[in-house]
Amino acid sequence: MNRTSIRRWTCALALLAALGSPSLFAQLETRAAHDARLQWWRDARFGLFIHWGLYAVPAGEWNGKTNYGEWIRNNAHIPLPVYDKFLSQFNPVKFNADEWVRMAKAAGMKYIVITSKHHDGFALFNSQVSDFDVMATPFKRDILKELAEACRKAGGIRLCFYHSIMDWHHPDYLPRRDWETDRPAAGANFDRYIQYMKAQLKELITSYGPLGVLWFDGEWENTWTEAYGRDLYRYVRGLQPDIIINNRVGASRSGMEGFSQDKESAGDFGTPEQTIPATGVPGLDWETCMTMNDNWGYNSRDKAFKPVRTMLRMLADIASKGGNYLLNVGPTAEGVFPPESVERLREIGAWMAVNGESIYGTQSSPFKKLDWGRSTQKAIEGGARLYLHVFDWPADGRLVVPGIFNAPKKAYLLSDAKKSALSVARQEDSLIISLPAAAPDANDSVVVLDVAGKIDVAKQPVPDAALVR
Ligand code: H79
Repeated sequence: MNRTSIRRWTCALALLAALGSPSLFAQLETRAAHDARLQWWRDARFGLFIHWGLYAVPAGEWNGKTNYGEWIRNNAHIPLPVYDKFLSQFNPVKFNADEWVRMAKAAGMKYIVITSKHHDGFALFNSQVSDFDVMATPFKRDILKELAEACRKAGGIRLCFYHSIMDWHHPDYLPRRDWETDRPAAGANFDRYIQYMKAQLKELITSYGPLGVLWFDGEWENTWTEAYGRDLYRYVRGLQPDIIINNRVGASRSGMEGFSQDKESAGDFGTPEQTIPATGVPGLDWETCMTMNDNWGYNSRDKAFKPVRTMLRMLADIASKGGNYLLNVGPTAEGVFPPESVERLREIGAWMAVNGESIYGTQSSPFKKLDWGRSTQKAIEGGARLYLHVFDWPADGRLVVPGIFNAPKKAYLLSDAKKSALSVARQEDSLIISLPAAAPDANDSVVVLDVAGKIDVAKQPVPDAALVR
């Protein structure tokens, strides 16, 4: 081959790689296979995060300080033998897997991600390779097995596990906490720790699966590398080929914004934590995880619960940017959701029962900005259906949909079972929808606008480059 043809071949290969690449971790599958694997998760848009473990016993309180959560062992510097005593106090007799699954489904959530193991190393399941598990507590019931069965029975909801790479308990995990003076690192073997972690993951995938997602975390310490992440990603996919894995499996996450620094990094989706990106990122999947109050794990004093309005608007905001919302509950040591969470899940569910169609299976907004709220969209026969999420109901009854050149076909309120037509008029490059005086929903009223043809709006959303770096 001469130099030109080599260059031509290289170009062709690069083009093929780009076309066939599923953005993250290209080699393993075609774009079509990647899309098929992620389809249910992209359609779901809304999931329940559950942080539950031994830290529910102290409930956020240690030595007179009350601002702890699932990090209590690290933040309060609790020595291992002292923390281990929580084992004998973990007896969540009110735990009812069917009831948890029922509440998640009633809230409109399509998947549950629960901590099989958090940073403290405690396994919420019956692990053959660890004594630091639920079988070492008076409860002696395999919580994850019960949840797996409850999800299977209920249907329409997928069970997923959060599994921490960082482990403050296993003797082979490194590094030690810098305040830990009583646990010498001598003799610790990180490769042996990886074998242990893989053994637990195999238990989880083969005995509780098929799972929806494996959600890794605690990947940021200097012992973990992108190479380990790629190996772990392949290992997990090898055990269940259609499983979805977050980007914290690798070592490329950039801070709390949660996107990987490189599109070849291991992992299927980005993980913004407690934050919603300014815009979506075309071609990148992501999920914002967020607490309802200020802690992931149960804290009996933490009453800083977000209003339902805030969470519903966040859900619409996230969907309008093409992301998922993973909303957290921290159950008590008795095994129940805090009443404030129960109430909020119920109210979110009431909205979803009416408006879920505007969230599930939708695509991101075609508009750059909407002064009164957000939008999502879906393809329909011969055109597009826009879901206009109206946060601020116009006082003059005129909803301005700016910069849209498609012909309107029909508009109606999603809450109106009769789908009575709202009148739509064109005014220059805007469509004006005439609305009733009162908003059907004080938090987010959804107006459906069907238009003809391929969506044609004035300004395409511009991705914020800073988010992908
Ligand atoms: O499980 C919940 C929390 O316990 C856990 N993630 C959620 C889902 C969590 N762990 N740590 N944090 C949240 C905050 C930690 C932030 C930091 Fe870093 C770790 C700052 C520096 C290292 C990760 C890497 C974020 C920025 C760089």
